[in-house]
Amino acid sequence: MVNFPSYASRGRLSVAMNRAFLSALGCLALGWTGAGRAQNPLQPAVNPLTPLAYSRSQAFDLPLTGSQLYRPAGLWMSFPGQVQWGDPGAKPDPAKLTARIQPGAGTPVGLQLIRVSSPHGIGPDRVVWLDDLPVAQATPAAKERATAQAITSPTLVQGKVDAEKADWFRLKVPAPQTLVFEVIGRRLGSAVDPQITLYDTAGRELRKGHNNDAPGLQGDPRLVFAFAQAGEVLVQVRDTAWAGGGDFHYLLRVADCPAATCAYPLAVRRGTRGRVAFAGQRVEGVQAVEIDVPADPFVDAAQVNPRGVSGQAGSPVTVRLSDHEEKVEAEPNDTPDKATPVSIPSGVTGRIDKRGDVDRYRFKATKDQRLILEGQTAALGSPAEVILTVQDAKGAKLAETNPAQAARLDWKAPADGEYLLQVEHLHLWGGPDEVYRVTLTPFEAGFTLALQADRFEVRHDGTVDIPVLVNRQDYAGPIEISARGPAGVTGSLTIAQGQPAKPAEPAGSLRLSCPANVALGAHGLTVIGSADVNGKKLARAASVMGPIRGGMANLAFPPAGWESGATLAVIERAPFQLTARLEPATPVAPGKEASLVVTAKRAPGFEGEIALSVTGLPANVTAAGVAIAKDKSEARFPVKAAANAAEGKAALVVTGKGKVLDKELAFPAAGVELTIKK
Ligand SMILES: [Ca+2]
Ligand SMILES: [Ca+2]
Repeated sequence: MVNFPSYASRGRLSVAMNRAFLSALGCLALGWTGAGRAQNPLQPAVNPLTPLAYSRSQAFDLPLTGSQLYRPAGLWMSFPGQVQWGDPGAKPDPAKLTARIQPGAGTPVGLQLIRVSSPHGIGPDRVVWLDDLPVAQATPAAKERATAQAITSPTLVQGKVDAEKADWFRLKVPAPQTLVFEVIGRRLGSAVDPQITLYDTAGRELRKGHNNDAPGLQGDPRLVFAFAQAGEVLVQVRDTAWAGGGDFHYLLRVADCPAATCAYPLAVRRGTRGRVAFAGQRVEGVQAVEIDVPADPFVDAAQVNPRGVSGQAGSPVTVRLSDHEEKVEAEPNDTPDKATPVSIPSGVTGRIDKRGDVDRYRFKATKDQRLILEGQTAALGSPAEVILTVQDAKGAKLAETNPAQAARLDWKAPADGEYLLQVEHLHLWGGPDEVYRVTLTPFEAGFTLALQADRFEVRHDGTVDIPVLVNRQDYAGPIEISARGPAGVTGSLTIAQGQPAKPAEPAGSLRLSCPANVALGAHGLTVIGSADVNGKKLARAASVMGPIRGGMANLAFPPAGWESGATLAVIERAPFQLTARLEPATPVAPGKEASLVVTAKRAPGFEGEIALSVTGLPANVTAAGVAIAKDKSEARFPVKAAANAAEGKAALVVTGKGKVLDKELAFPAAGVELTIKK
């Protein structure tokens, strides 16, 4: 029997709020440094983490491998914790780094994000899984059934599926017991579509010993298996289509723990002490967890772990944070006279616990009151699909959701009075997992914001432009955009009335400026929009779920707590800053020439040559390429207007290129106006 450390927080969870975030590939694909800017060639590259599972309570060394890791400047993490970098005195190795991480108290079991920054750039988003279970790595022996790798419960095994191969583990079950086998694959953002199968040692598949898609796990499998006697079993993990390769990572979790599908209720109110129980399998006897729900309006969700009678924690479920009352259904509520009363605005969590269950809620509305009635399931881990019906007080149907679309009704009350909201299962199913939340809120004009990237870089004494996407709902007025990030970094943007003109395009870019006294490193960043909408102050954090999904092989529902966190990496100042001017500044006549004088202000330590080029020259005007020589600070370009150069104005842009750490970095000077005049 393995003894587990006891946690002071047992039965009471401090919520490790995910204040930030990630994604890798998605950002690159979207040109995340902003339109018109080249990607920073000095960005660190970080390989997917191996190992990727660690203790959530004890300090651990996290090895990072990749390239351009030169020196660490910061590590942004979606969980609270302390970071130290290994061997500060050692010679920097651009291919590897080690961070020593002590997770903060209350860090839940589950998926977290990290992002490392150097003084020159920020690396991709990477996921880690933090847990209580002992962690093991799959060995080459696991690749053949005959040599299946021995494991003992509880365990968390990290492996990688090869094409046309399965991984095999041999598990000794010392006594009759029930174990939960879970594979975390798709939910890591991995390419694998995993399945799990149990066999006896003679190679026969065990009855009820297979799963490839468990409720609410986004394609990942989970198997609750009762062993009637002691013995030995083979555990097979493979891709459902026998695919495999470099990014087919998975975690196999085996424990005597709950197999919760979702939280119950699915939401708790901000700024309160909430109490959350669990729905799913093996949740009998599992204590509800108390949460001090943060009041922060920009924290969207929390992760909560169920802990079984054995003391072993199950994988986490998501709890949404809300701004209004949250209730749970009171059965029986199948008939109009037994309907559970709810107020507007509020949310209510219920369950279609058996086939044919009908849940009714009674609410009051006034004539012409416009209400949004919305069902939430998949985003909160529930497999349920629900159909909503609005009825009059006697149960006659007034409106219902379209089964082919999201369960959302935009409904106007025909008269003052009492109404019923009825929830049924779309497929007439029922069961312990079939949980839903419905919200009943007055329609409100407003807006939502999103970013095309979740990580940005800004140089000391430099700026970064962050394009902001806006989705308006019956509100056309201005929106003030600001950022919550490291102290000293400032900037604001007013999105004008009616912008964006084309809905899919950014409504503007938030330009943030960074003075030289802000610490280098990876800082949390939340972009916030506020507006006065019909006399009510509205503030919304910009979502970064789009780029996060992009970096996780388009996983539909990354942990909901990652919704609004971006990261701003503060990096070293530009190696040089250019200014350009024309001499003489007066108009140049056709057939004559002027000099473009380019001056470089060099950052300490940068002495190299700066190659110059100029763009924006009008027809029949030429400029010879020159460079600012090593150690020099000025160069002069002749700009020649041929005799046939047309009269007019042009904006010339001088770009300088210099080498830093063997990579070429380019920086433009502000544009110079050239006038051609006879
Ligand atoms: Ca019910
Ligand atoms: Ca019912």
